[in-house]
Amino acid sequence: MFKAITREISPAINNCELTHLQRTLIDLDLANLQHKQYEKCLVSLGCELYHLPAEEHLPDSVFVEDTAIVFDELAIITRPGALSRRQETLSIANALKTHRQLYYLQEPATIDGGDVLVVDKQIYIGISTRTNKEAFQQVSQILSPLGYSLTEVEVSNCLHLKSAVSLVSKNTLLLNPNWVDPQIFSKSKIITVDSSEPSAANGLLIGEQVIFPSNYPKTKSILLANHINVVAINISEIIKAEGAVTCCSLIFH
Ligand code: CIR
Repeated sequence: MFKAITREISPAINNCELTHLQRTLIDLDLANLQHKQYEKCLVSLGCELYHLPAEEHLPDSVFVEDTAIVFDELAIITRPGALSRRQETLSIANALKTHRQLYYLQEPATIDGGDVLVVDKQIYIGISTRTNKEAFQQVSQILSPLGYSLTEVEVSNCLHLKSAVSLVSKNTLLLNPNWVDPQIFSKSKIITVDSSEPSAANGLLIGEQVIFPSNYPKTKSILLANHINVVAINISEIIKAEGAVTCCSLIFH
């Protein structure tokens, strides 16, 4: 059984952070509907849902993935790279403290959970506009004694490491080779996104199923052709906020 923390979309989402996208109007009603579908999907895949109320003054707070990194042994509360997102961690720490021992990072470290890709005991950390090398060092100090190996990955042209690469089966990664170097992940099988869908590299693996945006049909077909089990959902409004499927939940055992 998995647990999934989600948070209702902030009514202020139209003031979200944007790094690589032009601002276009997000339809809040449609966004809420799509988010409910996403939560239904999590439940149908066996997740017990912990749904947090909306944070009116935190536009990006639906993107709970960025606020914590949860392992079987402990959870690390992040120090998000965007100043406007720092307060999001308070309620997440509160929700996680009954499930895990919590660790905190110290200034000047900044890290977003979207930059952390976990493949079994191998952890890749994207060095991006949100995540710095100090965070890599502090996370390494916490996790290396537990037998994890950590690797830094330079991220450019996209927001987070997991915008460029994500896990779609136990040892298979879905990746955009224009945004991250595939050779870094040579231990894993790699599936490449369709070149007309650069933002399609983010899928959310739950057990043996992948929640994947129906907004990227060509890449979806590539996944199916590679025998990946896809559960497709429309996240058009989340995409306008530079979000994707992994970022709307924190999943743990
Ligand atoms: C941000 O720029 O922080 C949000 N608008 C989007 C965050 C998406 N998070 C993620 O992919 N992990």
